[in-house]
Amino acid sequence: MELWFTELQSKSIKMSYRVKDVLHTEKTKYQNLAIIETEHFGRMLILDDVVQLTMKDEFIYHEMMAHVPLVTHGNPERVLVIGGGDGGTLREILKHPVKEAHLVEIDERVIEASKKFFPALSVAFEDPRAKVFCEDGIAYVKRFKNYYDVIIVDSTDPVGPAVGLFAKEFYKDIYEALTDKGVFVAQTESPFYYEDLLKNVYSAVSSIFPHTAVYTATIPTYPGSLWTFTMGSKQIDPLTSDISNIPDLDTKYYTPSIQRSCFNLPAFINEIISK
Ligand code: AG3
Repeated sequence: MELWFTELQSKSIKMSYRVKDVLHTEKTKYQNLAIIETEHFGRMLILDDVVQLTMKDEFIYHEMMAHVPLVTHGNPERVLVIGGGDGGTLREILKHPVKEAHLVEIDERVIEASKKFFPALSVAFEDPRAKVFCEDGIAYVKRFKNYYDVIIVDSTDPVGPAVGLFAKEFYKDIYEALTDKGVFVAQTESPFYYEDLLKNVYSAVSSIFPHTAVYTATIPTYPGSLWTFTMGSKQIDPLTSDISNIPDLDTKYYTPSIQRSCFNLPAFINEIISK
């Protein structure tokens, strides 16, 4: 018998993965959570039928989520991840000499499932510098002023519990929660399937932060593969920041030269964000 998992990448596009084994399914308070073993990409985390990560390509997304903003900042001490309950982004942050890395995840079942099924990511939770809060990230950031050096929003797609994580109000609270040199980044989806989202986030972030920049990475299991990240920075220009002191990072995608080149955008993405 052939078993396949299909993600509806848009209303008219499907991507299917041959499944070796279904390891876990559950309905949490917030979403449907599934963990399967796929033939080509290995173990996969799925939330509400959407691929969140696979063992084969998770390094690309998590390295680019963490290293680009941390290196832009230069010497971050306190870093916050909003979402990212699998621990992948946190694991990458902890490769830097940060003092504290906090993670606020609304669904504690994602954290628990990751501890059981994704030890290579959830090792991050065992680091003494890591602290986890299980609550709504939107309410959480409101309580902080001038506190975090870097804030990373590792959210699901802009549907259901994540809608508020793409709103201007939330970006204002993030701005306040950041220190003077603070840097913020959010995953902002595919420029092919979520063009309006990218445009709207860019416009919201640039109405709040003095510097806004988009960068990309290629992630095979996300719709369209070409993925965007939008950065807001309070002081440092991400395109000319001092990168003479990048720590020695053990990475498989990120390199010091990608720190600069990832901000070089194809013309059609420049066109989307300049509208
Ligand atoms: N965050 C979700 C990225 C969005 C994936 N979208 C999709 N497949 N349609 C990933 C969480 C991993 N830490």
